[in-house]
Amino acid sequence: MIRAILVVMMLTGLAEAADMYCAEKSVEPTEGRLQLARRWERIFFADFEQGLKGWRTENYQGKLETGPADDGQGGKCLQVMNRKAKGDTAFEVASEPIPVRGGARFQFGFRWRSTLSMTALVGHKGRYMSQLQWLDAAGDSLEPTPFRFGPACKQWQEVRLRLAVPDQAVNVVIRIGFDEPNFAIGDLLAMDDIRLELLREPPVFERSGFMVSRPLRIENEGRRISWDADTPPGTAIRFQVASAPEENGGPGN
Ligand SMILES: [Ca+2]
Repeated sequence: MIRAILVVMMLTGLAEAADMYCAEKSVEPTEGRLQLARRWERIFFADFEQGLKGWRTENYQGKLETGPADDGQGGKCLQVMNRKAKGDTAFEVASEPIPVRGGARFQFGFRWRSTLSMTALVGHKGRYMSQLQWLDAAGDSLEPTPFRFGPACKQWQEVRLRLAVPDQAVNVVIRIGFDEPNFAIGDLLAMDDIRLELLREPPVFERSGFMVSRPLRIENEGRRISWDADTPPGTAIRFQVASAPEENGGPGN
């Protein structure tokens, strides 16, 4: 018995469900089809290699240390830490207003790790918030987009959020902060590579991409590959098939 793995390259418009493949690069499912991924325009990136320049910090009673620190992977990160203070802590670190395009699809993300469980964050009367604060042309606040972290973790985690910029928004402020939970002595939060990207308009697509299917059983009669594709001038699709004998229920060597 033989198993095969199909490798499909340079895709536009293949009618396959997203759960039919086990690896991909620069392709994305759209309306039940698979297409080359659209490109994003990076409008904000903070890696903290130059410290907290351009960020506004607020720190209730100065109990927390807020600054750049080594992230253990060769670079610097934003670190919020309590070395010796007891009781109520609260902080906020906020970016300057970042110009945005109303109605555009955006992608917001960052890396983080923390000794605190950060599944539920609470601010105080509009201060110490973790959210994207959208501002209209008059500088007034629109409905914000909150973001969440997760349980305490030693390893770096990724957060990524994809939504639409409110139609009336002309600026956004990235706000990171909370009143609760409190930092106990020794607690810390680290963040890095905070980024905001807008989907490019008019659409610009990746030049190439691929997907790898899950292993498919061939049985005795073999398999046929067929596809339904929309290939604009200058584009092409290529298939590769790798086959292997079955070994303990999976592909062998
Ligand atoms: Ca960094």
